[in-house]
Amino acid sequence: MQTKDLESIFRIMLRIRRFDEGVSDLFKEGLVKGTAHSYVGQEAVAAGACAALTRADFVVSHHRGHGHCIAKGAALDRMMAELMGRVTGYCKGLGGSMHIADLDLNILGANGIVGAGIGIGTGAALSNKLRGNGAVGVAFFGDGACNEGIFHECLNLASVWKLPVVYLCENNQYALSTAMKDSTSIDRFSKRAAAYSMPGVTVDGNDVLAVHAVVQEAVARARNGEGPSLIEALTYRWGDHSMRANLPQYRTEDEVEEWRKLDAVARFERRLETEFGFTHEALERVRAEVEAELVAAKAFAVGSAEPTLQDLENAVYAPHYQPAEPKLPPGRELSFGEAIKEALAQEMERDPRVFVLGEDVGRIGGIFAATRGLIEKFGSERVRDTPISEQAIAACAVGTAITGLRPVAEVQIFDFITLMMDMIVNQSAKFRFMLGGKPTVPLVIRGPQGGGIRLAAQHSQSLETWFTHVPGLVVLGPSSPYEAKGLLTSAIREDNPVIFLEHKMLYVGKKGLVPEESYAIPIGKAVVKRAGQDVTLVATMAMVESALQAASRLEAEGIDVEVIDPRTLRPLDEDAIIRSVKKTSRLVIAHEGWKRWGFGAEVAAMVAEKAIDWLDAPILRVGARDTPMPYNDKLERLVIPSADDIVEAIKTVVLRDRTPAAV
Ligand SMILES: Cc1ncc(C[n+]2csc(CCOP(=O)(O)OP(=O)(O)O)c2C)c(N)n1
Ligand SMILES: [Mg+2]
Repeated sequence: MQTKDLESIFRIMLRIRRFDEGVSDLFKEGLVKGTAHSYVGQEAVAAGACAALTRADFVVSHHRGHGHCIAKGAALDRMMAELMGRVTGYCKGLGGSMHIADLDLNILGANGIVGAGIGIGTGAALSNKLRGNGAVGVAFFGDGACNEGIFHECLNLASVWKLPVVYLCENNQYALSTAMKDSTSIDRFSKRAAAYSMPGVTVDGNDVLAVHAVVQEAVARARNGEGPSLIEALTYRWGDHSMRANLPQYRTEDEVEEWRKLDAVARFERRLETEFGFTHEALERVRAEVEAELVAAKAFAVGSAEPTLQDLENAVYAPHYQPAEPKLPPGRELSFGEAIKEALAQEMERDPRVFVLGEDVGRIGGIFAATRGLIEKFGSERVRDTPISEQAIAACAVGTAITGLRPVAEVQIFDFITLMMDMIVNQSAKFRFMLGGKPTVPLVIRGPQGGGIRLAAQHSQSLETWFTHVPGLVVLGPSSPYEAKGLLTSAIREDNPVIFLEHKMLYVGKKGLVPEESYAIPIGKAVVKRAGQDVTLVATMAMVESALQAASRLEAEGIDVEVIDPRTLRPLDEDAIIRSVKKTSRLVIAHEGWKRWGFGAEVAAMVAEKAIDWLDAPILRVGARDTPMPYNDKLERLVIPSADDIVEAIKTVVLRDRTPAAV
């Protein structure tokens, strides 16, 4: 290694040490708030590892992430500003210590969720592989993260796909207060590599050149297409778990003292003088320069403005994909599944960044056949069969989306989304926001949901409100083959994460006319499926068909129903609903999800807030009974709302004014 590289590593270690010592002081002063996790003691891991990377390579980090950022080239002033919650910070003060990142430097983010970075790093490595850009990356995580499911899912997947990633466990012996020996069935995490057919090595994490050497070897292997490696760096954090923590002692003073004697910075400094010919003065000069940098960083942060409410609101969503809906020849009859496949095929044709992944999506084209035939057309790199690893699938979607691809991940049956929740809710929905509103997260998670085909309680749920509740997500629910194709096209082109719900009854339901050419239905625009004067009926997905049946039956009884299909559940086209309610003065909402705490409750509240003076009757909701879905077919039909239930609700709100008593 050349003198300048050695000096640079020393400078980085000092920067990390002094930065976090400074942050601890600022925390005590109240200038850094919330929490922050000091990297002091572990400097050699970040400095040694990042010295083996180029700027194009990524790092993904964890809650104890300041060291990784600094080692990958982040500027101390913008980091300090972020920690003080200032608008000049890397994330405009919206992320803070646990989310600090800079995509321009390929720092993909610290993370508040233990283990999540392993997933995002796996996805970023897949992105490098698919883009063929020769870049690799390091996913840093703690010993605690090795006992999360995502560790196992991702190491397996990365090994099967030979992804260019180095998994670097910083084993500082404790996960918060829990010692490794009390939480882990083996004595070395590196032994787990054997289970995933990759090299595993344990290294002295307080010896920066030793760390550098093993990471360099793993990076070379990854760049060569030979796949991932697992490195365990044995180290120790000097301070408590976090700057906030005020915990009873769980480590002995002797143990802390023993590790302090192994101080990585002092050890390297000694070697620079004794082995590599550095003079004391040269090292003092570096020290003085780092001190000056720190003083300037603090002054920059203190002098910076705080973010505004507008910064906050602008950071949640990238602009939605909202082209005008084209008027096209009606096309031919396609099933719902065929319409989905056509949208996927046309978008994959049009945009090489689009790819599909999920369980059984390749060889058999998914169990609902929505991707059947795509692998023959686009190959197994772009149509990827995955292991049954929902966390890893969702993580690959997030990791590829934030690094320039447009993944479409299939969840085989929507109930399995429970296993993807962290990646969807904590990662995809918040990534842009936590990074100050700059990045886009163009991913689609799609799959069949809902009941009606006797799949019982764990394969039949309608879970849309879990996602409509979350700022940062877009939720789409097509009601016909036409909507399926046009909405999926928009979903793929949308720059925000999209939850795309495909009701199972639509898969087995009637075909519909679908234009042949590619078209997109704007995100956030409802459609009036049937115009009417007497009552507004808002219905979603499979309930739209039931709503139209109810409307035609009621027509015979002299009741004129306006049926609105929101199509996008979030962001909701509130104007279209309010416009209709102001015309009809009555509102019924029908959906298959549970009535209690459901989508209808939100629509009802919104209308009550914005248009209560126009209402002539109470708002009624028609939704599933408050039970899980039964297997018994007669009972299942009683749980799912029917056209009869809708007819009854509408009569209740319309006829109350037409009865003699009301006159
Ligand atoms: C999924 C999840 N579980 C628990 C926590 C709370 N938590 C934050 S850090 C931490 C300990 C993590 O230990 P380790 O991975 O070894 O990292 P270290 O703090 O030692 O650097 C815990 C329990 C969390 N943030 N995320
Ligand atoms: Mg730990």
